[in-house]
This record gives sequence, C-alpha cells and structure tokens, in this order.
Amino acid sequence: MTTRATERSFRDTLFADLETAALDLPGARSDSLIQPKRDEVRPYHWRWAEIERFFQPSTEVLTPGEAGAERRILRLANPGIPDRTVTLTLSVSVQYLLPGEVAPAHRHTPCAIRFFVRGGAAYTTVEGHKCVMEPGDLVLTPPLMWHDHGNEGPEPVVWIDALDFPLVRYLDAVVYEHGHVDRQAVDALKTSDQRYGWSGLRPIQDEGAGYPLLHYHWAETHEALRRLAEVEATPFDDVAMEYVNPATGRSVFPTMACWIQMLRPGVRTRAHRQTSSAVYYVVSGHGHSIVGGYSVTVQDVPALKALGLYREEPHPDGHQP
Ligand code: GTQ
Repeated sequence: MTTRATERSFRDTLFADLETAALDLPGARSDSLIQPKRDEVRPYHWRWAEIERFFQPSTEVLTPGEAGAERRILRLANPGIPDRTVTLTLSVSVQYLLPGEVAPAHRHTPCAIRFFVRGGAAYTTVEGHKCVMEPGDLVLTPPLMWHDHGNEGPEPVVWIDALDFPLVRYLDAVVYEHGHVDRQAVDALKTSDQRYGWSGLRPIQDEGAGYPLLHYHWAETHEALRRLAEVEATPFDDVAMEYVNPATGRSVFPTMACWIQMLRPGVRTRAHRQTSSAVYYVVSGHGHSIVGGYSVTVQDVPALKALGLYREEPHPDGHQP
C-alpha cells in the first residue's frame, strides 16, 4: 500500500512538474503516440430549402459593409466540428446580396471559388477584373487578390463560396487585409474573358505562371460536359471534368480542386473512398443520390497529393449495401 501510494504520488508529482516545464511524456499515459484527431467530421446533407428559408431573416440582422460585417453568408457548419466549418480543410457558405448591396473589397491568403446560383447582374471584381456572374459560372479569388462583390440587378442574388481557410488557419498562415474602398476600380480591358475566352489557347507569356483564368462560364462548361458524355464515362464518377488552370494544367488552386460532374439518367456509380474531403452542390436534377443530374464539387485533393497523403480505394463489393 505504502509503495503504491508513494508510486502514485511520484507519478503525480512528475506529471505536475512536466506540465510546469511545458513537457509531456506520452508513452507513460495510455494515449497512443500519434493521436487521432478530436473533431469528427460527419457526412451531412444540407437541403437547399432549409438554407433558403434563412436568406430573408439574415437580411434583418446584418448588412454587408456595415458594423464590420463584410459578407452576408450562411456557412455550412458540420455538426462534428466545433469551429463550424464544413470539413477540417474546407469552408463552404451561401452568399446572399440584395439589390444595390456591395460586399466591400478585401484580400486574404485563403483562396476562394464562387459558383453562381441565381439572380442577374451580380459581379465579383478580382484585382480590377470585373466578372459578371451568370448561373453555373465559376469565379476564382486566388490568394491575396483584392475582391469585392456587388448586386447591380433588381433581384436578390445567391452564390456558393468555398474557401480553404480551415487548412490555412491550421497552418497558421492567415493574412487578412481590409480594402480602402468598397468597390475597386475596374480595368475594362484586363478581363479574364479578354485574355482567354476558353478557347484552349493560352497567351504565350502565361506559361506555368499565376492565375490567368478567373472566370469559367457555364455555357462552355455545360457544353464540354455534354460533349464528353457522348463519348466517355468513368465507373466511379460517371462523366466528370476538373476545372484547370490553363497555364499549368493543374487544379485551380494548390489546396482546392473543383469538378463539374454529370450522372446520366439511370446510372449507378461504383463505390470508393479517399483520404480527401469533398462537398457536393447539386446544380440540377434529382434522384436517390443524384440520377440524371449535374453537380459541382470542391475538394482538398491537391493539398493531400502535394503532401503525399492521398489514398483512394474501391469498395470491395463494388457498391455499398
Ligand atoms: O466573399 O470574400 O464565404 O472573405 C468567407 C470569407 C466569403 C468573400 C466567405 C470571405 C468571403
């Protein structure tokens, strides 16, 4: 008894002393040496109707550009993540702007994509390039590029935002700067459309550099997918294409990839799993999962591949029960 009590108090004293010295001796506790993460990202389905009913009430409590509220966004908050993001690497929100409203200029190291859902005459200006967004368009906001948004039409506008900020925050690399103006000056000639227009051609000076293409239009995206569907499909994802940086041929960002995907009517894809996370937005169509529809995804695949952490495997039975 005496020995055990002495032992216990020796241990207690040792661990108290270690704590004071800001040291740990994990092998002496029952914890494993490499601990699993504490957050538990859950698979979760946010229904559009549930999101949509909060648009109007959100206008009652905040106005972008007033009282430090720079954006009016409804953020998908995964029930397993105390920091209220959709995964541990990605943040996805729905941004809502009333006619005449402006989301003032700012810039940050986390990068963002916008996938435009509905409304007319909304824009995102990225470093002076004004991108007028139509439903289905994808617009990039690369790291540290100034960006502001506005609604110049008569209807409210809605789009999806996806950012890599949970990952950037984890790496302790967040830099955030407010602009001096609400709206940036627009350089009418310097548009992404003017330089690219998605022809498959790249200005020769853009080789391997920067983020030259900022705006991917739905008309071309839809047409590319439709044409591919006539000739090819894949067993796990059916007809899917990745948005790429034409100067590098790589994913739109080093941390985030975007895909546009079509599941043809009646198709049942095979099951697989990856070490990466993804968020799907259903653009159109309906079904058990999605049958005969389009969806867009954002994924952290490029970050995992760059770090050598990407793994993928098929479900052993082909389909889930
Ligand atoms: O529109 O710039 O969903 O800065 C989160 C942070 C959107 C934006 C978000 C942002 C923005």
